[in-house]
Amino acid sequence: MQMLKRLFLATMIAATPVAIHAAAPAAAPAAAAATAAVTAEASSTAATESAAPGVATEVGSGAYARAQPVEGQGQPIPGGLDFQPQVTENGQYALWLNNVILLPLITIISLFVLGLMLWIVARYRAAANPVPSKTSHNTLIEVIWTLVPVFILVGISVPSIDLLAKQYAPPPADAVTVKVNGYQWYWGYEYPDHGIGEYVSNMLDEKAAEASGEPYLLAVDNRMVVPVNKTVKLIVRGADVIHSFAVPALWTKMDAVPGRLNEVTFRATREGVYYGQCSELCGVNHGYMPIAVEVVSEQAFADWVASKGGAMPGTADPGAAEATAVPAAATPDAASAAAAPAAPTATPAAAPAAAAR
Ligand SMILES: [Cu+2]
Repeated sequence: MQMLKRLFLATMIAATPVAIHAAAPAAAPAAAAATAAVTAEASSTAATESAAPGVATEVGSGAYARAQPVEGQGQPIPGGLDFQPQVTENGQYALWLNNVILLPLITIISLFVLGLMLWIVARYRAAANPVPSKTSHNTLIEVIWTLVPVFILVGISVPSIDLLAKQYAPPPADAVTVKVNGYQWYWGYEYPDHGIGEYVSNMLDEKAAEASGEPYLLAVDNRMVVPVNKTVKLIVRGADVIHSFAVPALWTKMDAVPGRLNEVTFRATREGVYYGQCSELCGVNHGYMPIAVEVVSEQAFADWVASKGGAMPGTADPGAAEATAVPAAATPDAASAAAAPAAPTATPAAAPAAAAR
């Protein structure tokens, strides 16, 4: 009995959903509106201005166009209970582990223990069993209730440790590296291998989100853009306090800790827009620093990189890369300058960060 109870607890802990997200609190403090206020219009203008037409000769033939999210994909649904549909192999594996192994096991064990208890309550109550047995040991049963849970746990550990290993597998050499900086209260993204300096990602206010057809409290002005079917390596750090970078549909969650570089990888197999939220209480606007990851085709990614003044690694010759480094460095400054009047709290933090580079 004790053993079964312990096993039940262990499986419950193992099955605790890692990535279910409730929507952020609906009541928006007035400050939130002020902080997260770069409008869609402003950001799209900034993006267009930062696109250097000269840079986009080889890789960026077309212009980057912002993708629209699909309902029920990469975002929570009203009344939703389950995990979001997973678009990475690891996410699908984890979902399978949860739905096919853990949930049935938990259900069977819970029902079995409940049945045992009901049977004991009914069969061995004082009225039905006036003279209780004085049996204190039964070797066979004790061996069974020790070994069966051991086998169950060992059985679970096989796919579980396999999943853990897959999640922490070293990224391949051609992985796209994105440096993720968590700030109070917005995110900064940086593509060191593509010559894209840090740009800031702020939440859209309600009007701007509605205008761009995106969910309020999840939509942002400048998304993280990554290519489909390619491993993305995130280097995550906190600039001020501990934040956590979490995107449920990508099965990705990593703490952003000041003074520490955490690494996590994902490989999205479907294009689309995937939303997430900061998942570590980080201050008054914790609920207003959402994450939007846009997964695009290889070509669209090259176009986006060009629009940001960067270059695909290996495509440009070293001289050209050096030449593009200057406009690339100018881009985040222009972006933060544009953001400055609308987001006063963003400026002090962003400026030293830009200077430090
Ligand atoms: Cu945060």
